[in-house]
Amino acid sequence: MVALLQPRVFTLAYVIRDGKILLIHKKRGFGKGYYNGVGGKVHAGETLEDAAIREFREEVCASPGPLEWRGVLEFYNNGSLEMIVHVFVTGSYTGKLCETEEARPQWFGIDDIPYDKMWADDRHWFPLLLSGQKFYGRFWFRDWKEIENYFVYKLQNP
Ligand code: 6OG
Repeated sequence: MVALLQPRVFTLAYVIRDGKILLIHKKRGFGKGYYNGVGGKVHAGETLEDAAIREFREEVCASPGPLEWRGVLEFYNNGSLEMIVHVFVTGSYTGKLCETEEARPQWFGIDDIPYDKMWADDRHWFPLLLSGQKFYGRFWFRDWKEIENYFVYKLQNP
């Protein structure tokens, strides 16, 4: 039997260029106040890439270059699976970055990631992201704050 899938599917996209990574300071919604990649919910009928491109345009005005799928993260909160997040990287973007009502884009050196102002899971998988690897992670949050348990696997296949 196939049960109705309750968790929602999201994207996260990161531009990594010249030793820097583009993050947004999230101004509203889920994760408000945190620095994160650019992304949001995948809409019905969209591919993951379509959603990542649309969210990038909506949140920071520019368009991402070719997107490379890099990983998938599963987030549980208080025991239930809430979100499945696909992570993409690109080396470029076109157009001009802008601040929107949702997000303020900001570049960080890859040795200067503001983990203390990011979701608690990020410090566990960012090293794989930044070193060009693919990954699969699962995090069990309590009240979307502390991580009770987690795993992150490096994926070997392309
Ligand atoms: P909107 O509400 O903006 O989509 N997201 C997370 N990102 C990280 N790094 N860690 C988490 O730990 C996250 N939970 C959700 C997915 C929310 C955006 O936030 C990401 C989406 O890109 C719990 O539509």
